[in-house]
Amino acid sequence: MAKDDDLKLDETGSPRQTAQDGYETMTTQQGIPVSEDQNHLKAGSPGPMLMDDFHFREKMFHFDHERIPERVVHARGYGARGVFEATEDLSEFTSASVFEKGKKTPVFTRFSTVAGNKGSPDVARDVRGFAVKFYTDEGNWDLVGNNIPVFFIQDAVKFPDLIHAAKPAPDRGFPQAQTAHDNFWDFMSLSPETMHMAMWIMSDRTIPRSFRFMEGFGVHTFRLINAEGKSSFVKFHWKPKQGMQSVVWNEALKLNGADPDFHRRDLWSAIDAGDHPEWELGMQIFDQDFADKFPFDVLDATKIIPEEDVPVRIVGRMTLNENVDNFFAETEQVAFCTQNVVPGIGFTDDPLLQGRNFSYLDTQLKRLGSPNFTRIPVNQPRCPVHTFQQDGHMAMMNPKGRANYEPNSWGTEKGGPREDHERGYKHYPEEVSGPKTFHRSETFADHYSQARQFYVSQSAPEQKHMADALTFELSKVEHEKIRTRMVSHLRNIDEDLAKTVAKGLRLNLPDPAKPAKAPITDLPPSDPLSIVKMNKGTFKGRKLGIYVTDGADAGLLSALKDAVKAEGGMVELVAPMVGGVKLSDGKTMEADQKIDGGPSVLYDAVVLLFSEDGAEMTKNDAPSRDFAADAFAHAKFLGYTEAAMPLLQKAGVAEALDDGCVRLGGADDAKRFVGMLGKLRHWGREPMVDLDG
Ligand code: HDE
Repeated sequence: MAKDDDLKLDETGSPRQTAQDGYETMTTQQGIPVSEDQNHLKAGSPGPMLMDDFHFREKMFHFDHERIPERVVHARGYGARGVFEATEDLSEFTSASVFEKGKKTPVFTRFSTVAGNKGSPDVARDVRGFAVKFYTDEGNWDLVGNNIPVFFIQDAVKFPDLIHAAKPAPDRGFPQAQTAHDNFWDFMSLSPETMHMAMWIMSDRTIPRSFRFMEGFGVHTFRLINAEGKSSFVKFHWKPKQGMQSVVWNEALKLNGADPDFHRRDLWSAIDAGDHPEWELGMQIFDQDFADKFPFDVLDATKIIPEEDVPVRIVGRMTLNENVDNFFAETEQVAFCTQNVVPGIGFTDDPLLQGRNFSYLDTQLKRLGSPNFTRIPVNQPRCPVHTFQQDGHMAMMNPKGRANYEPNSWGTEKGGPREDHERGYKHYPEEVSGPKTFHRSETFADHYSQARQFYVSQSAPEQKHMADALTFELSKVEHEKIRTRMVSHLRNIDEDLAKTVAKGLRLNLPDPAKPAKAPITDLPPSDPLSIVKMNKGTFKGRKLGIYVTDGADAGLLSALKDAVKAEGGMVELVAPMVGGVKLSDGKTMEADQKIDGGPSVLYDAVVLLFSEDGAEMTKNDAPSRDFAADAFAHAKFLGYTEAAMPLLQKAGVAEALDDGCVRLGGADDAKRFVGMLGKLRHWGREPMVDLDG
């Protein structure tokens, strides 16, 4: 019988779809067929419920226990499956099988925000997690990184303080998913080691356009170890083939209202549409000699190594090509552990990394409830696992036979596994000596030099965004002494930045904070630190939003669509009604969004494709005005038909139209307009539309 999803009610008004309509038979968890799922078993009608109803009790019991603790940090995330392909021969540096040239390794990648809870909005200003689990044939390797190459603190013992300060204050339980509050900036301003990270989090890196347009970094210096046991240092980088891109702050605020799932929807939709995002894996490989000469300690996670000093060598490519079948099963239950390294990859003495190696395993027990979390399919290695570890909650892979210890006398057939001196993981036999102390190395004492280097490496619009972000965040800080303390640090980073922020706060410029070590002020700018300078000039993977009304020019619409498609971009139609519009050729076209739910913040560039009637109809409509005004204010490229002028006038932008606004008369204009979109934003407009300009 064919499946029938039409409304079908019984005589009491309850829906009735049964296995007799062709559906599978519902069962309990015990496999017992269920005959009734609309009403529970009662004595009389309506009567008290009967305990006999095992289906009801089991269903409710299971529902009551659906939640597991969310991650203490990085609670909100989104994941996908993919594959990593090694493209270089790295045997000189590492014996890791994942880096054998041409080898393909399955991966699971989860992106996340740090501070917000599981239900917080995607485009909160925050660091993004970028965690990759490689299911290598020598065990799982987890590269648990961020989209920023440095971290706030230098020693893991400060992590709980940092996170407590960033998360909602314990007395009031807010603010959620933001750092614009007293506790956060109090901790930051009292911890000068955070200043480099402060520059990164106040940059556009913390408001990415999507996960697809972010870089990723391993942050710490790790080791590569080759077959002869020789060790090199390495820093890992993920470079998005799609290029980098961020949104502007006012856009982020509006996006979080318009679509709190903006980033997850973007990733899911791209993969679903077959537009598989790719990242190149890069390595900065260096030796002890370089480390000795470098002005900062390579084990200090608040420092980068500029790409000009050690170039990033591309060694492979990751493609995310499959969405999960079930969000909870994979994205929620995936358990990344920095301690998961494979032969050929090792740790260093970075005190942050060492602390992480304790925390990640520990946290999984709390979250997943059993030391057998490694048996959950998303966490399970794809290579053989032989161990005498046994039992515990949810044990699913128990050894057969008598041997659950070694040594034993049950022989190679029945005696279970043994250590392997050839293949087994070998820790790098680093020489160590010295007294046991709580001392932090003096080589970690420089807190401002690279903060300045990051700032001077930014383009003008990015520097402006940083000053605006600092002013915004500190404006939300209620205690003036915290604002002042923060500006006193900025004076050690860049005087102009400090002055702009002080002016924005109406604050007298304080004395500079006393540095533990005098900063180096002439580190050269490094272009790869800037998103705008690294723009790839393509609209590939981006979205044009076309606001279209009845009677709009059908030819122009198809010219725009063709041009965007040729660039590898996407088009969405926004209309007064989701049922669509009737175009100039009389054909009806469905819309993707009704204007009230399709604001311009959802798009990388927009077009107003209006007929005269359409303009008349929309010009007094607030969402339509916002569509045009916001696109303009967010420095987006804006295409419009002459008929759209009344709306542009009402939106207050008609007088200010600039080179980023293109009047679309015919197909040639459409092509020219789409040709401009690779620049992504018309930054020159920004100072005109922003009070802080
Ligand atoms: Fe994490 N971090 N972290 N972190 N971290 C966690 O582990 C921790 C740090 C990062 O998608 C937790 O499974 C300590 C740096 C990502 O599931 C926890 C310290 C970097 C994710 C934890 C740090 C990260 C986490 C919480 C300071 C970038 C999400 C849930 C020593 C290199 C992984 C969990 C996912 C998650 C501890 C600092 C990245 C509590 C103690 C630096 C991407 O174990």
